[in-house]
Amino acid sequence: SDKKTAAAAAAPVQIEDDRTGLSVETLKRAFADNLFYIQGKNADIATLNDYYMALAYTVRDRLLQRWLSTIKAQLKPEVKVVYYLSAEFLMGPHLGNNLVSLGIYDQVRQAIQESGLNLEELIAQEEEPGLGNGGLGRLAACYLDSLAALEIPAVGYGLRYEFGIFDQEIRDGWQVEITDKWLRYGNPWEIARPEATVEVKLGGHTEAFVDGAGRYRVRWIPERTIVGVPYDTPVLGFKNNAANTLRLWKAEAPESFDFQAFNLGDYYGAVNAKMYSENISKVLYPNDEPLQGRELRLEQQFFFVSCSLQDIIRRHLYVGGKLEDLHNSAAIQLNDTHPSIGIAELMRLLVDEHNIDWDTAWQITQNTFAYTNHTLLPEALERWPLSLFGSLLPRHLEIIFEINRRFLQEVSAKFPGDTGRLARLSLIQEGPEKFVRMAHLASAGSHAINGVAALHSELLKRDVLRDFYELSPEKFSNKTNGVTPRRWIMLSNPELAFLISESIGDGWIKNLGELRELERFANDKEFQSRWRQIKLNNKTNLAEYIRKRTGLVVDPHSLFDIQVKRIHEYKRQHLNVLYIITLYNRLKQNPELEITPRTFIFGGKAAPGYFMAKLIIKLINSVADVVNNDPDVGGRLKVVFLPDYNVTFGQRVYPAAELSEQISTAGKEASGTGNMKFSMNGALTIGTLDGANVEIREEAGEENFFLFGLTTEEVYALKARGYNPRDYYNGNPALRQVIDQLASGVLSSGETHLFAPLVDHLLNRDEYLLLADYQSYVECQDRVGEAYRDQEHWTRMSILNSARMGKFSSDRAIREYCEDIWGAVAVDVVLEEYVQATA
Ligand code: CJB
Repeated sequence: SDKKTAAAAAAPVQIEDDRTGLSVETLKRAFADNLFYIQGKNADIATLNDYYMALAYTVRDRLLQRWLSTIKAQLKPEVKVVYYLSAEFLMGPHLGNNLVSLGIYDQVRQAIQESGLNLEELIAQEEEPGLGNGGLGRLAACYLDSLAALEIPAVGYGLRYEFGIFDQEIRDGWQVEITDKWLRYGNPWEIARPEATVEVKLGGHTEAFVDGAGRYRVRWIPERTIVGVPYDTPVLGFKNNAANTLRLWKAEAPESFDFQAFNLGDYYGAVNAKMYSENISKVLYPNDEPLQGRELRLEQQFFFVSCSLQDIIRRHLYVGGKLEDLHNSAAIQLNDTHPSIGIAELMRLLVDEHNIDWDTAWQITQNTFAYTNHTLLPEALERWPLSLFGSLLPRHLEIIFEINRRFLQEVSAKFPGDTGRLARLSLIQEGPEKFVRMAHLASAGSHAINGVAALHSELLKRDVLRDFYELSPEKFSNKTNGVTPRRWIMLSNPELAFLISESIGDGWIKNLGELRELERFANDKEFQSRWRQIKLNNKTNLAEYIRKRTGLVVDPHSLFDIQVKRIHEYKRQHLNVLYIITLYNRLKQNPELEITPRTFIFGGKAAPGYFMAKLIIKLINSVADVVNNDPDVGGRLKVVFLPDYNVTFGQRVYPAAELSEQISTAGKEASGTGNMKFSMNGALTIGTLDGANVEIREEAGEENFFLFGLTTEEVYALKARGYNPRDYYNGNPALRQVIDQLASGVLSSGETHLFAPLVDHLLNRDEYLLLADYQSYVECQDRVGEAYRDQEHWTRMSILNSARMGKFSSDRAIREYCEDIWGAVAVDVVLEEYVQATA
């Protein structure tokens, strides 16, 4: 049979037209064929999901040529590959996006229609792979999209969680978490590559020995071994020939796991051990920031990083590279500190397994790695107790000690006698309990360090990584985040995309700066009215979705005011609620009051263990109950909490928004990326000078942005002076009324204690300065309500916002990473010709 395989490989590949053809007729035939031969169904018994699967395979067939051609074009020694290591990839549904990238949306829509079905309905069948919590994971997905669009050779490496981020249901106003069984019906977009499995060691101890050449070496005797099986998903470039790879690792027990146990007769024990191994890639930790310091989390991080680094080295050697030159063919980006154990693991692989001397290995490591920081929140900075770390990764702890010893020597040389600085810079945090500081490991082991918005990068240098900045200022730069216009405009807002292309051509899709050309339509009455009509259509669609999901009827002509993001105190969803209650009180006092009708829409998940965030969800729903059902309000205000915010739902929300809530305490949101998606789709922003809001306002023009709140400097100063929230409570009657209502139970069906923890926080600590920013926010919101009454002016501002968001394309961000950090360039992909079968 070996002979037969070899003969088959030598013959030219025959690809039937049904697997490649793009005509409507061929697509229809292929679709029917896949339903029969892959799903094993015919039309009599097929479910909607069967049809979705049949279509997904039809599309997959049509991208394989690009994928294989890309692998071939890139598998060369002179090609530099970007490896994006991330614990999260929040890709969103693939089908629609792949249709856009292949440029076959219209043909496929017609083929499906002629097959008696509806394309949108099939697209809606896809369970999105929710392998991320929020901004950080979604950023990784946008970056993969741009890397492929720019034809940069790149691999995304992460974990193939069996359960992604939980599905959220709302019961009695509270969040309930449901397991996300996204793989239940199979995943047509991935291909398992068991032949590329790698081994990962864990636990145990180390032993010193002297090798044949008389060199002092260390060997790691692990307690257990697991294997990583790669699952590959193609990431298509927009209308080019490139298809990069997202490679996610699944943990399994090694083949031989049960050998001993079988002999001893402990069958159940063996199976247990197998299940234990597979736990590693079982579930995504649902914490956004801060992280949870659990052993299994560290196992996850080490597992996917070790698999990925072994894979990178294997490829490098396969194309004939020398390890000393690794940094010439590999740029490894650490998406936050989650994969930063990679610094120690690469050192171990080079020194222990490939017998390279320490200094050379350290040069290679530093030149290969770069680190992106995503947060300033102190509680989100990862650190692992030394004891836990050492018992799981004994060899890595030794390596980290050695890195630290040499690193601190360098510091002493540069700052003699500065012991305070040594303690602050050390990779080890001393104290009764010692910790490994992962941000320090990442910073010491990388040649480049960046923040994700201009303000954030400045604050990093001034605050969190100040000592590293003083030590190596040349490592630091800013890379303001971006989002892909393919998913976030073309796919989500096709009507708007059509209008834009009709007006300025379609170059903007690959070069978002071209949106500037829309400026000349900002005052054009005809254009304005089409712009408004599209927004209204999108709002009407969202209203219909809201009705289906919640039963609530909202008016598409009201101002759609939207805050969607993870629920977190620093993001201040509850500040938004304080304004809603304020408006409600005004209407109660004077039901005749003229106000701009508004629909307040919220969406977002709370970490399951984050009590205050869950209470904020309950608060939104309680206030919604009161406001939505009070006849005095007369439907002029509506409050909606839409359950289960995810990428799919985001695609409905951004196009329908008119006001984007970006109201975090200044200095807390590293960047934000939802802010960019809203603005591109024509929403105006009400926001603080935080994260990328600063740059959005700069681009849009201050007259087209609703600014409020303390600046970062003012926040620091106020806290330094001693902040007392009660001063604001006592000095502001409207605010006092709102807080008193929260405490009294009128907003919680008489349950007086329900919101006590919230009230207590606000009055006694208010870490995120809601009370200090309340008045400024209320006044700003009132200006928004006023501005909305002048629809012509509002539309002009809306057009200008879209027109000026070119900077926030992830293509721009990726170009900057390529030029300043990775030294990566585009590689042209030539499609390998198929031999077409004839009838
Ligand atoms: N971020 O989503 C996360 N998770 C973290 O653990 C730390 C940060 C977010 O990353 C986004 C992408 O850079 C930022 O836009 C956002 O401000 C930040 O909170």
